[in-house]
Amino acid sequence: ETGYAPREVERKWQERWETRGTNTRSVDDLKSSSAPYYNLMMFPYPSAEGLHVGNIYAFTGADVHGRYRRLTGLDVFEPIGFDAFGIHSENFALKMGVHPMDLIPKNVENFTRQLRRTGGMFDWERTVDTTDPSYYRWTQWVFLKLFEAGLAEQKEAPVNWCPSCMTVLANEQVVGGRCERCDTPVEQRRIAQWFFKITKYAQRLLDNLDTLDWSETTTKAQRNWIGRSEGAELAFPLIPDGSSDPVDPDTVREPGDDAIRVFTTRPDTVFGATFMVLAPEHPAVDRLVSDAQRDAVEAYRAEAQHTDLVSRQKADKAKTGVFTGGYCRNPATGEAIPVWVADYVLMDYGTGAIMAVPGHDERDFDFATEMGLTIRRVVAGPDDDADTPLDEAWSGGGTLVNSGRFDGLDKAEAIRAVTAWLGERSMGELRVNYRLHDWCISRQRYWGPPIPIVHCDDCGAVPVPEDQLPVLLPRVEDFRPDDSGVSPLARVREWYETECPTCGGPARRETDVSDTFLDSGWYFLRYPSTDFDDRPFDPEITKKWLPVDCYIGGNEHAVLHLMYSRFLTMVLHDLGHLSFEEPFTRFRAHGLIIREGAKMSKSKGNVIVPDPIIDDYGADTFRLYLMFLGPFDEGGDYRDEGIQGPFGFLHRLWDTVVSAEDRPADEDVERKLHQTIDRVSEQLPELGYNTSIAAMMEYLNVVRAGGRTAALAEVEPLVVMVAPFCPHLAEELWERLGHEGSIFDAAPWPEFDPEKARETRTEVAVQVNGKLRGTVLLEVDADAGTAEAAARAEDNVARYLESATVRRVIHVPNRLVNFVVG
Ligand code: ANZ
Ligand code: ZN
Repeated sequence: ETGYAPREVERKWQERWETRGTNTRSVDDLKSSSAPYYNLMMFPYPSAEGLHVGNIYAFTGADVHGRYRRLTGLDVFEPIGFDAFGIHSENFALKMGVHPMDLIPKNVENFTRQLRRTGGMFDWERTVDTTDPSYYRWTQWVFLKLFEAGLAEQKEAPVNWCPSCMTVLANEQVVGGRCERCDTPVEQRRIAQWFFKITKYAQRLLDNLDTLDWSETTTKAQRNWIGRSEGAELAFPLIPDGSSDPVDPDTVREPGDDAIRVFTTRPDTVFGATFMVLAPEHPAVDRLVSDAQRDAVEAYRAEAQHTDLVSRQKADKAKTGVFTGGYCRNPATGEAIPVWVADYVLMDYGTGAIMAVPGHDERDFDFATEMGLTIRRVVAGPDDDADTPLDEAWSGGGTLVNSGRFDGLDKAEAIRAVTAWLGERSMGELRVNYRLHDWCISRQRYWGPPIPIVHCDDCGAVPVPEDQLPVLLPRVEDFRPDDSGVSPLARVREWYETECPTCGGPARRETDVSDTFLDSGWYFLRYPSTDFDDRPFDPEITKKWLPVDCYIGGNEHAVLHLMYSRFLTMVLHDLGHLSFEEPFTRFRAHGLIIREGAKMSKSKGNVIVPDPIIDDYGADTFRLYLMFLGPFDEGGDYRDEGIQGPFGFLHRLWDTVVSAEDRPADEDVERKLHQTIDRVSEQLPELGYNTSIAAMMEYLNVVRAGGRTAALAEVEPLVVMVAPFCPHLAEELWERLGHEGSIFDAAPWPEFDPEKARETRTEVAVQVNGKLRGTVLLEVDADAGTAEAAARAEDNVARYLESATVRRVIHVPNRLVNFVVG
């Protein structure tokens, strides 16, 4: 017999899978499948020449899952594709100085080669490349559906602007006031942008989380991102003459538009609102500002433009601000309170204005201290009374003080009572607020699908008719962004000049392209339907295969990608295109591979390229090694030497199987086998890969103990259990065991027999006068006589009993023999 030769085995089986179509299926197969299982993994950005080990880690973990499900009899659809549009790919093209239309297909080709080499069970007949017009035509269709439904709108908005990348950044791309990608300080700009109204779906996106089988960390991140806050909206009337005399609060009436509305989670503290703060961008600033303060306010507003939106929210940021010179009336106390402008109040949360309660809000306390403003206690904690001084904000609970008729109420009662009281005069109402913002989908860049809108002077923003899709992205040699803040497409007159689809008059194409997250927000719907060019997703096939049964991916996409996919699915459901509203029934986040104490990434320069490792050891060993690094949901530490263990294991497995004899299994080995089947069958579906591998390694040691030759019945189930990890090797051994067809179609998952797994012997403790003196291995349920005899024969015990008189023997079956001596 020849030894294990991974290179030949892997070449052979990759060819076979391809020629036999092991992992692909026809449209009819898709439609008639009786046990469909959609196994999805996050598709890669081909924004590098090749995949690194971190990518392979994620795909392998997902592939192991798919292969396992297939072995349990399911019809597993496991597609892969390329998220090839977007800033990652465009920046890579800029760096390489090659046009993305030339560069990205090369990357895709290399990624494909690498993915094939790693032995993933991909359906190569159904891949998706988001830059392919036959795909993005439907991305544009999705945009049109949202537009028609009134869920897409163009509006001016303040955005984070990276002057170096020359693009808008999402808040989470701003780290410490700097661009996550290039570290340049971020500025604010106002530009017209396309938004999807995801905020309309905030509550549903929140509620549905309870129905999903997702990693806990991921649902938690989604909840925080949606950020539901319960509170109230209160009105503070403007005081036009600037008079600062207090009035009887019961005479303060709903002032129509002449009030500043605030969102507060603590309406119970309104008696402590001693001043107000507006965001620098708040439109009421112009009406409030006094002549004396105008210059100072304008200067402050200009400066706020240069502070990014993220650092503005930091609680520990030094407080800055300026008095407007204007006053509003506190609707609870009747007092005139000064109105300030400060950048710690954000325009795009709540109403962009706050009532400041320095006694009970930390940021307001810091601000009041800095500016010398009144701080008043209106909540007394358990050890306080109305006059206990405040040397920091008291944000804990307690009872109301200095709050007129509401004194003595607790927080929850007061929130209701105060809001109801103000509500009688239309000065307040309960309100729920969400941190979630509308999704800005326009990008002033080149490498994306053009937004399918035409601007006409007479007709406004007109959608491109569906039968004119796709709006092709033209090849533009100079695709670099510039400081103008508009897309490079706006430099291509022959492209953007067009006719209005409605009136036929001269019109201009929208020159922004859409966000990559729109491409990836619906790709899972496309995979099973790539055979169809006349529809984005076939209803019958979609009904059969979706929602996705299991989705595996990185936690870096826990919020945006998953939220946007959920939102688009909900919208398409509401518009009658889908029968389900949640796309991913089960989601599991995988861990990361750490190398030398840092996440493996290109920027850290610690990336491991898979190809040479596969050359030397084969894909199966590499896969096994990766899955053995640690719990798949936690990741692990990559060490070059570590691969020797799995490599040796596969050699031993090979030798053991090819030399196995056709005879029944030994009883002891069979017991261990069933214990192993039990462990692996329990842990594999929960992605407990490293522990499953450990169990199989342990079992192989038992099979080979003392150099014995294995029986076929001892090793065949092991080959099946190894198959998800090492598919090529398993196929080859399965064939050598005399079977036909792919192991993934032919082999049943080994059946666990608890009878066979049961231990027949058990370890029993032996004590002398209650002290442990030894242990003996006995048949399960051995009788007292047998147990006592074995215990007496144990060497150490025998020594203790030699010169002693045994008065009594206590026997606890399967546990203990205790000699009481005198
Ligand atoms: C008065 C008050 C008193 C507040 C108190 C808190 C504690 P969450 O929980 O995150 O929703 N706020 C409202 N709009 C804001 C904006 N645009 N920029 C900055 N801060 C804003 O936070 C709601 C609280 O954050 C609101 O409740 C408001 O301060 C502040 F003892 O109002 B509170
Ligand atoms: Zn028109």
